[in-house]
Amino acid sequence: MRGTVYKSTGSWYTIKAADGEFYECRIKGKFRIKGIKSTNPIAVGDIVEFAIEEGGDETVGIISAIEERRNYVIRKSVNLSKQTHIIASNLDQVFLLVTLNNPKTYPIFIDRFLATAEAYDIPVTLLFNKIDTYNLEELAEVKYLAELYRNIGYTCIGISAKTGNNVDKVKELMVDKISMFAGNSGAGKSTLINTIEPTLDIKTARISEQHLQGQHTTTFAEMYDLGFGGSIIDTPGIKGFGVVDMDKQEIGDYFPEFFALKSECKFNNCIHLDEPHCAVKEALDQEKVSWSRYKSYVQIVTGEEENYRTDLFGEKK
Ligand SMILES: Nc1nc2c(ncn2[C@@H]2O[C@H](COP(=O)(O)OP(=O)(O)OP(=O)(O)O)[C@@H](O)[C@H]2O)c(=O)[nH]1
Ligand SMILES: [Mg+2]
Ligand SMILES: [Zn+2]
Repeated sequence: MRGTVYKSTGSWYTIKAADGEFYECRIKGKFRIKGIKSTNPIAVGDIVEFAIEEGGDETVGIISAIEERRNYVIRKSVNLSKQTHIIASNLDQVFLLVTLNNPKTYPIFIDRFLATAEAYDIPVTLLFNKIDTYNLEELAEVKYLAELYRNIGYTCIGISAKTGNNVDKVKELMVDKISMFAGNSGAGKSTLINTIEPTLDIKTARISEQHLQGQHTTTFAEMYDLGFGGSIIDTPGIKGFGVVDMDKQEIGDYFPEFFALKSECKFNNCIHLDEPHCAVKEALDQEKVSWSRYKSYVQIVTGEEENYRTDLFGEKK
């Protein structure tokens, strides 16, 4: 049988077969995929072959093969730096939920995520969530950021998962597509899914008052079918987003506004750091390229991984 992975806990996989039925499946023995060193051999969104193993009281499926992935979203594994974790695969698009505070989303986090998605050719829409909680100053900041990313070519929508403000615009984009919600813990991914599909009752939790961070309520990625067509993958909040498998040379190609200028740089292998007559740096001086984007780029190219969490959206007084 052939089916799609809807949930994976590490040892069990919930698979929806072509007939619409769900099966609990396992992997037998070693199951490694060539070329990817990942902590999880099979991810939500994967299309797999499986067979029902008879015997015992329970029906258990055994996964025997996995179809080649169209794309995937990956992050560096938290504890094993060389290893990667595939969050989900075979996506039509990703929505990145951004919150200014409670929790704070750092620009480097957004930019790393966008670059990774560019590398795998997955369209990203930025959702600035919790607009019901912002004061005028914060709303101005959201507008500024939305404008910045819109100019680069990303669709940006200000929403409230809680009040439902602008959620219809998000739903429109999701019809008949496989989408994924990403973002920091507490950004409102699960809340937004509950608002979009009220028949679902996914667990959500208040952010901790002490740390103003999410509580990692969602612990496994899971796919849900939508009543209006399409499906959504809820994911656990991600802290860091390591850029995996990118040469210094190619990182600039995943910043679309840099890529557009590249042919005007003096050297065709310019990495926009200290080279003379660099079109990206000239654009930066003329404020045609944003400093926060350039800073993120430099951090990724120079591998200053440890700094990415201290880079804040303007500190509140
Ligand atoms: N005021 C307000 N609160 C929101 C909004 N969206 C989410 N929240 C609240 O933020 C908290 C965290 O929401 P969750 O949906 O659990 O966040 P999450 O992104 O799924 O978090 P993890 O599962 O930990 O990754 C909950 O208390 C929600 O009610 C919003 O638009 N406005
Ligand atoms: Mg959640
Ligand atoms: Zn250059």
